[in-house]
Amino acid sequence: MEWERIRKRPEDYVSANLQEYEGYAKNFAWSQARALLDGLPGGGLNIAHEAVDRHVLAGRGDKLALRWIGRDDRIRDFSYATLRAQTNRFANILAQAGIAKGDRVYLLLGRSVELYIAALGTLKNGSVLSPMFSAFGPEPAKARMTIGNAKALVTTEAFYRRKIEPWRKELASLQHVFLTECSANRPPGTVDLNAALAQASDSFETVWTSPEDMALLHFTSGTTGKPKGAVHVHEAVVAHHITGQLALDLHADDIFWCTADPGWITGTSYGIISPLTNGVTMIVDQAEFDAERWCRILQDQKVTIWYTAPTAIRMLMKTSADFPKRFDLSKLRLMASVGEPLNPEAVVWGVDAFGKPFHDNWWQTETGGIMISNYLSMDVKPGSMGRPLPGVTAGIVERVEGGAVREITEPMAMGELALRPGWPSMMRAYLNEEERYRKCFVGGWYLTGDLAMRDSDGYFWFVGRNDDVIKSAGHLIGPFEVESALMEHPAVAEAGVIGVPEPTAGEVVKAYVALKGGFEPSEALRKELLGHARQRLGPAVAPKDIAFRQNLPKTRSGKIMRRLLKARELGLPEGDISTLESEER
Ligand code: 6R9
Repeated sequence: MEWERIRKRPEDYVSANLQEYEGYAKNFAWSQARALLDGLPGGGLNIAHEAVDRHVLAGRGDKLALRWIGRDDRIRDFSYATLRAQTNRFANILAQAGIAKGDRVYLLLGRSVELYIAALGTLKNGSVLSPMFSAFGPEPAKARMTIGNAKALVTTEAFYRRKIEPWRKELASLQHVFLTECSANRPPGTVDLNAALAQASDSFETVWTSPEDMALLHFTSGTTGKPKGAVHVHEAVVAHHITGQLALDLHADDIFWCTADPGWITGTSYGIISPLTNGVTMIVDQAEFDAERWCRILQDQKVTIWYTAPTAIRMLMKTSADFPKRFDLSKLRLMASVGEPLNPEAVVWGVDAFGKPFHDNWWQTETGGIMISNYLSMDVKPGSMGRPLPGVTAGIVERVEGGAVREITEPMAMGELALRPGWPSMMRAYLNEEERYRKCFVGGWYLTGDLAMRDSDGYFWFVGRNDDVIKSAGHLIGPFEVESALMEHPAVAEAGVIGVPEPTAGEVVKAYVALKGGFEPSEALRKELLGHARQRLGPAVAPKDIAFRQNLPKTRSGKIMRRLLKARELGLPEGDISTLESEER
């Protein structure tokens, strides 16, 4: 079905940072964006300086930087000056512990205030920040901390006992563990973070970092193998800053709410860095989604810009379009969405329920910042991700013989979404995996792994992923990581994991399992395997469903054909099965 485009009238974008796309994009240079930031003496650049100290030094220290809303509705406010003092304290704790520039500091925290303090304090210290999702179980945490040689970890006592302590001895690099929410008899080898913060000095000189020094290590999932550590450098802040202005229309007087968790890249790039470099007031809610609570926060906090995700929007849609109208949302001026395909119905529902559309945008852990977006000043075509950011060249390509690619210029022809490298927040490496990194680049393009189309107006349309990676509730899940955890169970001979479409979360994880000799499928065993996976992987990654099969379809080289499992699950044509090893079905 063709959806009518949602036209923008000039009064919809009087004060928008991006008034006229074509002209702005034509004249844009990244050097202009860089010039909006302070930098450090001698050409240095540090994300935390730009996010926090810069504002204080310019006399904006009293401005409210962060309003944190606790699960119990308790509010804690941090001005830019307070945030500076607190992040200085944290940086001092790291420095005194001998945690230096380049050392990896991991976080395994819910959205507590300490998360924000530790994230920015780590960057001030020149150390590398790696935030993990708090719903990860011990296996995903261990895999990520091992790959990145974690030197320090900030977590809660409960998480530590359950998810880290059982294997801590296996990771020699991990020398320091700081605990929040800890009891009087905290485990040996840990430090009480809040006690240490209270004692630390609140003055600290930001460690000098060059634009190319590593700042962030964000893990993402591939089809095979271990999670990939996408390396981002301090220069990424140039993209965080300007894309916040262009795609999210951030102005210093905005009240901005990004609902993403910093355990995923959206929650770091746009849930910490971009709003703060732009000097806005950002809202953080510690609690999980709840339609009533969210509308109340939008109303009570007078949120002006709201950045959320399709799963949340679809959950809201389960209320009526009249539900949001019960709240005074007159301050809300821009709603944006990212992370998974945003149904055209959801965009149009936004107009019914909020009087304005959701603005979809597209990017990836690897790109570090928004790459394609619907802008406040541009007509929205429901179902489209929008147009490339100024400074970004996107294309649709197909692979041709000889390992090269060819750009497809015909409108609405499907191919792989590709970007011309060169923007500041592009990943610089997959940590210690040069080959995997190199494979992303062909013929001067960065290949995204997504399939898409471009229409004759230059709007991009998402089609699907080119690989077996699963997106569930906006979270990227590598099937291999799930299969590996299932294989650890003594009954499991083989496991194949796919994403099955589900109306709210987009996809949910489903596993197919073949059992070892001597084990019989049963409901009890199914439950046991679900529990095993949940305990190892955590609820964010574990399968929601498990089905038993005698054998799994495999290629002659022994790789499980997830694509075929999926086609069968969905009753779709099996496609090319010429590489299929004969199987008992
Ligand atoms: C920011 C983030 C990246 C993958 C990406 C694509 C999917 C993101 C989307 C979208 C359709 C959009 N994705 N935005 N699909 N429409 N607007 O989500 O990063 O977790 O690395 O995921 O998410 O498949 O390749 P990440």
